[in-house]
Amino acid sequence: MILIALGSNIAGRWGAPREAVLRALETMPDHAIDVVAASSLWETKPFGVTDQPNFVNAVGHVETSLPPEDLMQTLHDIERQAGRERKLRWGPRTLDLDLIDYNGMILQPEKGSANQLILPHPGIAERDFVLGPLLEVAPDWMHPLTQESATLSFQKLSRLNRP
Ligand code: PH2
Ligand code: MG
Ligand code: MG
Repeated sequence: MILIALGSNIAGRWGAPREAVLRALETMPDHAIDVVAASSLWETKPFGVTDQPNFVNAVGHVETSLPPEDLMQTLHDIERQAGRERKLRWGPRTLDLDLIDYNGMILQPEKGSANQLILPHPGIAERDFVLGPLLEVAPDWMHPLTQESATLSFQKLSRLNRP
């Protein structure tokens, strides 16, 4: 299963965050990416850099014959179409498209190689803004490295966040 996480927290060329996320999903078929299922849109508190607007997040289950590196390039193309500039790490963004899982493929970072695709996307288990929408489209999904179910990861996070 191929899963893409979408996020936006500032208005850009494609409008407000909700519009940008929906437009990104609508645009994917023009780039040889078929959207099999899309989650609802979640409004989420910013993770990492907390002093920024809330995000709109979603997850799409997609099908494509593009290999992972090409798919990632295509996602970057769509980000650019939406007017994305790459500035601050974890900072505000008009559109962020992250490749979460590519059919269970494991690509770990090699020492000294920057900008290399890592699969599965690192940090999924710590991010409720990915796990929540992911569970809507892939309730049985398991992390390819840890084999932990998304359900269990999500439950653990809810427990940690409880006041
Ligand atoms: N993306 C980030 C950093 N923090 N927080 C939320 N809630 N949603 C995101 O998509 C997000 C974030 C970097 O890509
Ligand atoms: Mg991201
Ligand atoms: Mg990204």
